[in-house]
Amino acid sequence: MPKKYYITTPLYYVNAKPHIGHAYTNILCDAFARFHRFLGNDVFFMTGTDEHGSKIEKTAREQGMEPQEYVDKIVPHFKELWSSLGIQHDYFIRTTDEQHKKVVQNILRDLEKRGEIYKDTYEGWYSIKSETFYSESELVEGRCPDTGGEVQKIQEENYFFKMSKYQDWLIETIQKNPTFIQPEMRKNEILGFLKQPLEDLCITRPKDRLKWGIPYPGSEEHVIYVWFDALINYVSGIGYGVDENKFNSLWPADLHVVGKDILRHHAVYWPIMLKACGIELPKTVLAHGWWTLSGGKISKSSGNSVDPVELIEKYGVDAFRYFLLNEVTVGLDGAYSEDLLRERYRTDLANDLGNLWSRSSSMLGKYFEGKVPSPSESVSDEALMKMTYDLYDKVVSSMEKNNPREALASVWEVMRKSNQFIEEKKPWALSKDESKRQELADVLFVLLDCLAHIACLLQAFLPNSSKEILGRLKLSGVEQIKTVGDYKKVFVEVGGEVDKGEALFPKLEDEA
Ligand code: ME8
Repeated sequence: MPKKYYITTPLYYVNAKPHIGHAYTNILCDAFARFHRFLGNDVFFMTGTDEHGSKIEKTAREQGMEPQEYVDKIVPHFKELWSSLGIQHDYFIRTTDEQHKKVVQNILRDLEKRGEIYKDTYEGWYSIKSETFYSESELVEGRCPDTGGEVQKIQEENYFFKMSKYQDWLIETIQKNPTFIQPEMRKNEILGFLKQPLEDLCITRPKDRLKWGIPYPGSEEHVIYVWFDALINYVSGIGYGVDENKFNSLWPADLHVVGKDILRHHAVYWPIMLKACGIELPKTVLAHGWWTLSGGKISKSSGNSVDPVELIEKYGVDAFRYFLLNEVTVGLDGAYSEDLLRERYRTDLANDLGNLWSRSSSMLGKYFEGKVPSPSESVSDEALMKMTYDLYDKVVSSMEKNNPREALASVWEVMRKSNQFIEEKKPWALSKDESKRQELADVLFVLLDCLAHIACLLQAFLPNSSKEILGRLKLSGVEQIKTVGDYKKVFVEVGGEVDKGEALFPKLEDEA
């Protein structure tokens, strides 16, 4: 039975077009999802959009539109971006979907029945930018601690979710499940936050202040707090209370990937909401860091947004994906610079991978008329072959630790060794000596075999270039490689013709 793997991204606010930060989260999830499909797992990858709340309502009004009209207009930009980045999600959820709204309301009715909700007067500081209330002590110099934005003092009647009573349970749960919050430093941050008394969560907004939300089922005058609405997507999207078979086959989620800015919502509010509803917790919440520019977080509101579409037009999807996946270890911040992206393009992609392909395929053309030569039996003793065979377990183990950067580093090590192998074996010298014909055949066979294995393993990371290499090598049926045994059975067919093709990573236009 294949293992199921349910992975989610945050639902992005639709008050502006997506930028490099959103692209990063989705590329990361896509690499995990593709890798699990590669391992033969049953993957369900969900992304989508968060469409309610005052931020969206305000943006819509500023543009002279009704909120629904506005969100319908902007959602296609997200879908188009994901498609141009090669994101293969299985489902795109919108919080304005009827099914989602229905599930949210049912969950609230259920929580009321369970005695988890009460009505009270609320007084606190509200930040529109982060759609969050803060207590006086949480403010930083009188401003929002998360966004630095303005806050307003607000007093109103609202419904509250009894979150505080679950504090001890949550601390114990986090401590007992060391992989629930990753990476470790973020887990410690949440445990640090939980040293302060947890307050109950205000889960409604009066309609006279905000109309654009899901109506609260118990009151004509309230809509549901956007975060309470949005978090429920992770269960509504897979049919909680609607399609029990589907829900039971996918829940608990294997991985919620989020940015560190919204870890508290996912590692405190969300598990408590689930516990209160009697639903199992997700296995892991993985918080990645921020892409920064000149030291500040890249964001739509600070005007330093970096457009992924422009970058993929210039460098191609694979280079953009490679840069984001390779540049930082998941969890840490990364300083974005286009120069750095160009540097990776030139060195890792054009030099290491592109050249390995073009040198190997050119020599094959020159010495063996482009046909894979027959190797000697001892070819599998070659150190480079052994290294290539060991790569599968290494990459799998890195990906199990949610560390694509480490996975890529192992692949690149073999790639660099393969380039060195060419230097050491000097096929051009071997070709001049007829008695070295078998040795020459072995060298080329090893190179092509390494390239075949490398391309198999890179499918989740560089989907286009790996597909191209596999196509040129005429290798098919390698989209899924479930075991190291199957991986070792991958081979380039002796006598098969290899297409050299165009450069995989051509010189950049402005440098040509
Ligand atoms: O928070 N670097 O939506 P959002 C890395 N709707 N990742 C970044 C980033 C950056 N500079 N900027 C944004 C919301 N992100 C809520 C989520 S979930 C139920 C509701 C990514 O549009 C990162 O994943 O503000 C971050 O957590 C997310 O975008 C925030 O997107």
